[in-house]
Amino acid sequence: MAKRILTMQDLSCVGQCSLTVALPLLSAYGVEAAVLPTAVLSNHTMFKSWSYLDLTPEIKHIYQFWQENGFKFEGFLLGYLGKKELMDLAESCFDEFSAEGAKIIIDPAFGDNGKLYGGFDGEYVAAMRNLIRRADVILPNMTEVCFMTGLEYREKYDRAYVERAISEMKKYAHGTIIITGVELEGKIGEAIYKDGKTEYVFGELLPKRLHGTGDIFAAVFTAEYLNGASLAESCAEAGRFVAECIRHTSDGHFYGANFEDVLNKAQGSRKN
Ligand code: PXL
Repeated sequence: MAKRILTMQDLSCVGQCSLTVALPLLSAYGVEAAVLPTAVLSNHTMFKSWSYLDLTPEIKHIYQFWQENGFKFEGFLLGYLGKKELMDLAESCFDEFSAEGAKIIIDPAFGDNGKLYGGFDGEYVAAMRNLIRRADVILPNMTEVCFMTGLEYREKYDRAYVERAISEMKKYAHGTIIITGVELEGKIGEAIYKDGKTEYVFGELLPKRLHGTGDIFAAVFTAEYLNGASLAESCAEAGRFVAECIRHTSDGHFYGANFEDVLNKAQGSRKN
């Protein structure tokens, strides 16, 4: 039986990210996803303007019915939450709906390239820094590490800087720390910190940036990890898949990466 997990993130109607990425990928990688949509946006916030319907009141309502129905999940994947109040609700969900041994995976999803996404501030960052103490695995990028720890953001850095980022992050995270999108020595990959040891997984650094690749990474990583792959194997597969998506995307930076063709190709090769 496929593992049933709960993913909590927004539904952006245009621009592939969050739920529109997580749902197809979790399914394709063999995980059943229940959803808690945090907000409905006309499009994600990298476009010029956007509408935002906060679903917090409805989540409280949904929560009651889930309690009545006794639902339990074998894992949680949290991405873009949008509102500080949702962090408390997320914690209640962990307390109420965790099956035994459920894993909590949190992608802080509030910034990139040294900047916060639109609509976020220091208070949101502080609330996320508090929430990640509950995670078994966190998946911040370097921007998010810097905002959460106060480390100065750098475009170029070396291994010593990454090690410093990890030791700063350790003050707030009690589980595994995976810093994503680490660029070192002409490659891109992850720094994985667990039980006093750091290991690196690297792949090819492609000369193109696309929006939403962090969400693709988080979904594939989560499915692989919950299905029994090691942390390093899960990062390697998620990184390989992201790179493949970037290779298959010819335009449309803000529309996200073309994962559909990559999934379709994989499906085709299974059929033959
Ligand atoms: O991919 C991260 C993300 C998710 N959801 C929304 C966003 C962004 C990044 O900008 O705006 C609504």
